[in-house]
Amino acid sequence: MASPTPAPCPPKGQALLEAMRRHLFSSQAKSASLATIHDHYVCLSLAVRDILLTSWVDTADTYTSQHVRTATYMSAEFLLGPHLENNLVSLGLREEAAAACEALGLTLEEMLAEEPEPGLGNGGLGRLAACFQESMATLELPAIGYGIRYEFGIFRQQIGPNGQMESTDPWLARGNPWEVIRPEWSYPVLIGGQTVIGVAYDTPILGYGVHTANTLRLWSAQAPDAFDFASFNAGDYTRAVLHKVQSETLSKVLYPNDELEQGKRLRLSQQIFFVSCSLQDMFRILGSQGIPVTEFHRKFAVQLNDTHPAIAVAELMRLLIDVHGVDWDTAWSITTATISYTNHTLLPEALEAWGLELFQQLLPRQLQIIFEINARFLRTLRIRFPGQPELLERLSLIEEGPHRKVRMAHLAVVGSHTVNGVAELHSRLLKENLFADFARVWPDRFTNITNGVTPRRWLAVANPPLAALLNDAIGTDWCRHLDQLRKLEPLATDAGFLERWQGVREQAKERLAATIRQDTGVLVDPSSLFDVQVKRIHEYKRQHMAALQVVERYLRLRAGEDLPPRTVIFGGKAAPGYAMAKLIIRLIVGMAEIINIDPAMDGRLRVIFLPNFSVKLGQKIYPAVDLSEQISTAGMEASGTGNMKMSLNGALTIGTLDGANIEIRERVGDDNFFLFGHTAEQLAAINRNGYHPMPWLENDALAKEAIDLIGSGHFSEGDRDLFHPLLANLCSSDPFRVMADLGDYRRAQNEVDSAWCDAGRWSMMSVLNTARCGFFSSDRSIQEYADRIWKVAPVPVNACSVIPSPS
Ligand code: B1N
Repeated sequence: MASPTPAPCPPKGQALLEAMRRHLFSSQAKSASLATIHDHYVCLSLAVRDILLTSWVDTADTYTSQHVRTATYMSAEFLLGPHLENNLVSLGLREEAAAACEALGLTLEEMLAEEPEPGLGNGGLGRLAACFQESMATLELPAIGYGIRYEFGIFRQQIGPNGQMESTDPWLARGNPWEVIRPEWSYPVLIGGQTVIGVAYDTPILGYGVHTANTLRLWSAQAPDAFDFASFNAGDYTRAVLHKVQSETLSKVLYPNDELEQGKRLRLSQQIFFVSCSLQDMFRILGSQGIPVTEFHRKFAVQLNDTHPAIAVAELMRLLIDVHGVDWDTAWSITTATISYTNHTLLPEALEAWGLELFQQLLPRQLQIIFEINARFLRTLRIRFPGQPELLERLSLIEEGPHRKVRMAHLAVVGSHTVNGVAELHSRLLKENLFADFARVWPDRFTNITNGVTPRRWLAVANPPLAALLNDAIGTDWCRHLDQLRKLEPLATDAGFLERWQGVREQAKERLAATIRQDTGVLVDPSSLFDVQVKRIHEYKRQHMAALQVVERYLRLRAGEDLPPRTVIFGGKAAPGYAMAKLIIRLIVGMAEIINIDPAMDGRLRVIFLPNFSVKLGQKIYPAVDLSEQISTAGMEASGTGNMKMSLNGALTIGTLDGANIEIRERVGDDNFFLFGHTAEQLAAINRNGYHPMPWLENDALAKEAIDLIGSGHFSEGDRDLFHPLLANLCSSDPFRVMADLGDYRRAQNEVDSAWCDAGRWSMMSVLNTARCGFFSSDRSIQEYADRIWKVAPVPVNACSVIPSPS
């Protein structure tokens, strides 16, 4: 039979365009004459959602009918970033969307700019959770992400002459086309004698180039319908409504602290709230598939993203014993076979320990269970390590003293089958320091899984010109198999390729220069070296050391030295209560104000503080970085992931032997990395002898001059007191060893300057950074979690949806 003549191909983007028009009418209830840009954004998102729904529905269907083993990732933070462009790239529809927008007289860029970012995280930990969700979907692993649907995400940062100002982030104010409420999946949680209801909101997480769309399930707090009947009946209507308001504050706001636990009652309530809802949801799934509760650990692998969900150990025990009638020993085997825990920090101020009183008030039954776990744990220890009460005291789940506390990290270690750190050095230090006693008790429990980042968002979405060049040069496989970037290596010496590489980098820098102009009003030269440090502001990350280096540069340039032009770019939020971090921002802002108007700095030095660093802004910054500043005090940055995003996009790193920097350097080669500073071991030795910054400072005339200039009020309109707390701290205790590393940092920066002057060599090093960074894909991290910790296998999803796709 002759094949029918194919129908004429509709113009590109036609189906999306029609869907957008349909949604303008049926979802936004408007005609074109009244439609705002935001309406069009919503329509495009809904049109894309219609398409991805088939994957989502088919995936849920497949997982349900095949009774698959499932990984669940519990995290108090998911720093997702905008969905629209990521989903377009996953579906291979970016060009269609651009065409559809154009047909409506719009641009895709305008649409993307309209999307408010779900900022449901602080920094690296939350962003890691988001990269992991995407990789699990791409690897076709059955997985659910569980967290909190904060009504207000991380605060918005504005920068004024006095530094950081915060305002709220009402990201849901205009609705959210990417979520679906599931009121049928709601669970009660008893906190402090009051019941709060958690309602599920689901967001699809698309895999790239597969038919899988996993679910991120976030819980929103609601008062029970039958709220406070007692007061209601007594006629105290207002009090009843007040209770309702109180329960709903539970999911109101994300705590804006990164690596600082303040021990707030609301925070502990948030933790039990989302953990209990998630576990109850897992029991519901188990029941719906007719699986007995004693098989919980065969159905689910539960990963705790830091200790924030560590209460899961006690809550799973409670649900098994109190609700499902399982005996203690069976419940304990199930719990420890189910749970595993990732540690993300060694900083003592980040280690959660809840006062017993607060715990008793809010979670009396869970506390009782924790005491029982502890009693049994200490009993086994007493037998294994007789006559060592200090060891038992150090290992106990309860910190003794006048204010007894529950140590959440200990609860997580005892209740898990596997504990991992997030980079090799970090995992080693965990075993040697924080968990040294536990490593003696259970040496095999501890392991490393080095972090990674998703190449879809951080390369394909963030850097389309680079993605296109890669596709052209080495094919398109890199996006799913990032190791393929290795194929670039021979091109690192190919003059034609290097020229195209340079072109791609210039485009990214021009794009960032435009953003800088828009957000700060400052004009920067895209041909200058872009020297970038973007991350949370924290003393251990040493933004103040980078700032000192800039002041030194300013002094050298003023003294007539000839240095290649640089644009030094900072960005990042400070926790609102962290005075020293805010003062560091104030210093950078003050420096920028003076330096950027000094005619002697024209064409030589610019200093920028980009306000409101976010995923969205990161997508513009990372592709444009020449020099990636990764300068934390060795031993303090657990991993870092910004370091990976920059290197992957062709930046060279100046960095210490800390976190994943070590592994990046190992892979890109020491010729292609600017190393400086003391190692963690050297610093430990220095500390043993008693560290003081003064001897370092006294031998360093340039550093002294820089500190004096800051102290003179040069960057604070004559105010000599403003930066005193910062400078006094640096010169007296210097807890983060800035002075010990400053000289070597300067030496490495000088090497950067000379390397930059050889443009050809710099480009080659840049290519080699990208070529050798494939290891840092979150696909590789997740493959390791799946194989070594979760024992979860891929389950391919076929298109079988009964719902016809709109095209
Ligand atoms: O987790 C990231 C790492 O790459 C970073 O090095 C590490 O600093 C970061 C309490 C934290 N560790 N701990 C936190 C965040 C919020 C909070 O309330 C602790 N964040 C990290 C991913 O592994």
